[in-house]
Amino acid sequence: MAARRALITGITGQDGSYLAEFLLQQGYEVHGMVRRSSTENFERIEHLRDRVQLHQADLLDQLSLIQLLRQVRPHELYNLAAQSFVPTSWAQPLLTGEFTALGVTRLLEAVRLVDPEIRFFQASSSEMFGAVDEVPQNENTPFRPRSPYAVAKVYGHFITINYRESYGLFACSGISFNHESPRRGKEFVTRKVTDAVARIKLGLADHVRLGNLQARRDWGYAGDYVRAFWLMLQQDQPEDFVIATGVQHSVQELVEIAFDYVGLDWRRYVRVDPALFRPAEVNSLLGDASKAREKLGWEPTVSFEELIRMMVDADLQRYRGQSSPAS
Ligand code: NAP
Ligand code: G4F
Repeated sequence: MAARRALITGITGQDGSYLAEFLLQQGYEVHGMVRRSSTENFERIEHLRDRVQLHQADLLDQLSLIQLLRQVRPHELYNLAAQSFVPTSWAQPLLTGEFTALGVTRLLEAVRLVDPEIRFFQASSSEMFGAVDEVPQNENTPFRPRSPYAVAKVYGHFITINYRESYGLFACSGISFNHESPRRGKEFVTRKVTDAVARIKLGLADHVRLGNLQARRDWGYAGDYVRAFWLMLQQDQPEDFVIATGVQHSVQELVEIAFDYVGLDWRRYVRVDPALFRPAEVNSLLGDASKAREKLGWEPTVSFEELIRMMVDADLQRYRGQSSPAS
């Protein structure tokens, strides 16, 4: 039987790299959409380069998306591409809206035009819950977004549901809580901390500047989350799911665990910088993934402590020049 074909937008990102690995293990023919750049930015998928097929297109360019679907004719389409860093969304609100909100409609229009049988996954975010009304948050919790990024994600979430209801597309929205890994971008707080811990431990730095240490998040491992994305597209009916661990920690607890692991007292190295506080903060997020557990049979496999240690270890190895291609 011919292999199923999957197309991933955002394949060069953290989640895209793990999803590509996972789908290859499942026997898929994997295609990735990449945007044109003056230098290649394929570090996270370097170890997969001979097993995935890459195509240039852009979420800003409708025709490029239509041509891409005509060329690849995927059975499953995972939309992971976005401007995903919350602070940048205040600096570049219009671009964030173009990528993260309207980009979803452009892809859905391409699906409708080229092949309405394509199964579609939208990477929605727990940031949509924002100034939360209830704890923990599930699929029915109202959205009170607090950043241009979160507002754009709310649009992407509802347009996905709207195309499902209007045109009968198999379109699903996965509302993921924060998920991290050694491949996380260095501006996000977990990786910023683990990278700093490694540099401080090796004598390459003497402090790290952080923002709000009291913010609380539900942090999981990215490798677990991409499995949930895939499971959502294997169901009989398209539905939306919260993906979360159900365990919450503060940024300060993250810092304590990371510094403790290498035998350092965090108070000597962390400086709180008011410039890193956000214009509107999301103080606390905690997910209830009961629906995913019951209907998808999905469970996270990596605890918060294991995740942070894994990231510190990978950063130490990187600075010692010992990193493996897939770390
Ligand atoms: P990431 O590491 O920032 O990756 C984003 C990807 O989007 C990159 O491959 C980037 O390509 C691509 N991209 C951005 N703008 C594009 C454009 N105009 N055209 C084509 N590609 C574009 O993000 P991630 O952590 O893997 O997250 C994946 C998705 O899940 C995102 O939509 C994010 O908003 C969402 N999400 C993430 C989390 C989380 O905790 N990680 C939680 C909830 C939701 P370049 O490499 O060229 O920049
Ligand atoms: O790591 P963060 O930048 O992630 P944030 O804003 O929660 O967003 C991430 O998760 C979302 C899912 O909920 C995704 F949709 C989104 O794409 C992204 O992947 O910040 C986490 C918390 C915030 O409360 C922030 O104020 O950490 C706090 N923080 C404290 N000091 C910091 C810092 N965040 C960053 N990035 N850098 C700091 O120095």
